[in-house]
Amino acid sequence: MSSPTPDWSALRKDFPILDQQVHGQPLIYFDSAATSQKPRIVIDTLRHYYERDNANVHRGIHELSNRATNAFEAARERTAKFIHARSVDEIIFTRGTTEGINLVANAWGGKFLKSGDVILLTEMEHHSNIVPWQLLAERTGAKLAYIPVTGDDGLLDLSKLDALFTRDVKLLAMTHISNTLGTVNPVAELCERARKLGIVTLVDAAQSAGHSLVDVQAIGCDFLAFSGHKICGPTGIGVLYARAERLAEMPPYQGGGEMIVTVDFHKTTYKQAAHRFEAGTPDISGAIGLHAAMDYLDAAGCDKIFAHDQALAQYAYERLAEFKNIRLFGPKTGRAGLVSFLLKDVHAHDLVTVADQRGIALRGGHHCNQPLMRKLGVESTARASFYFYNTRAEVDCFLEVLCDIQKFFGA
Ligand code: C6P
Repeated sequence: MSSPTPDWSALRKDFPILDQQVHGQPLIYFDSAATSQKPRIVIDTLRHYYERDNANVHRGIHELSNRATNAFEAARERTAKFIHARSVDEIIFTRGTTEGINLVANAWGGKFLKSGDVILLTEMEHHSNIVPWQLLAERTGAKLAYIPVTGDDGLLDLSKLDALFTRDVKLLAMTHISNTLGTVNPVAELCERARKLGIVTLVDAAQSAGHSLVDVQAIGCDFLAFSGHKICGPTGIGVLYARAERLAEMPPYQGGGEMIVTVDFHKTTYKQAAHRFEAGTPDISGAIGLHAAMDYLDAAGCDKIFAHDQALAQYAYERLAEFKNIRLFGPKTGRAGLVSFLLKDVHAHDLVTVADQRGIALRGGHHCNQPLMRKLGVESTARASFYFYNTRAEVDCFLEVLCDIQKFFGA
């Protein structure tokens, strides 16, 4: 039996920051793809940790250190459950999606990729899933190839896949949901096809974790990265899931405290995963805050959030499509919770600045998707991104403000 639809307006009250005015107008926060807002329980958990339990982990044998260590490791267990990993040892805490991908590029890519190998990406990747591979390619002589995007409708052109899956491809790294287009990529299908050819897979789940159920076993990827701050958790904490077989073959990423068994003047032995990949004092409070965020999302109904966000985005997209002189990006249907667009003769930054004066937080720019922007022949887009605390009334207000902006700019 499916669980009842959550009371979204009651959940919205859990976010103190949303209850305020900006430039004299009620705040409408439509920038959750950049970072989500935090529910009170996450803020309180952080305060409680610093007021009662703060100590370094895995080092002390005093009470506070034990409490901090237990809470930190409980967060790892919670994360494994959140994404349905087979083992807690497959969960590495990072600073965010970006660091997770850099870790894989350095530790796995540095060991296994060589000159002539191909790293296959898609044209809709965030810079975080392009630049680390370019750095690796410069070091190793590997090459990059891209699955094309069809155009403004923002789908992957999978008809090119057979030709792109050459024997040289060693890694397929792709985003689950595009942060500019809102496209939801068929990652499970792509991972399955890659796996049959012996290609290792990485999924950038920065925009999908916490917005839909992300199940690493169902997706069947080798690596998956996401950021805590986009799923109601604190900034500075992220997660890299890595399949146990991959971790077993990977050398450490960074050296330092926490990741060693013994250190001699000339030789060091390392801990098993996941600790082998977490050098130095980790973001303890971040992991504990993330634990609270995951509990909150699951209690709220993580499986229902995607449908809520999708309905808002579809509504916004269809109403925007009625505007004159508008260019819309991304799929017409089946999009995730964001809309990206340009009004003719209005720069995205001007649009965002005027919307801000009316209390609406949008994002305008290249969204760290410069290659995609170039492909689409634009410098930037304006983007409204939604989460479960947003309402249809807010979308209506945003549409009214856009009408005013068009009139103001004579567009
Ligand atoms: N996108 C946005 O769209 P970090 O900064 O490591 O938490 O996340 C990086 C990242 C990686 N992949 C995708 C698909 C992303 O959307 C992002 C972050 C933000 O507004 C900032 S550019």
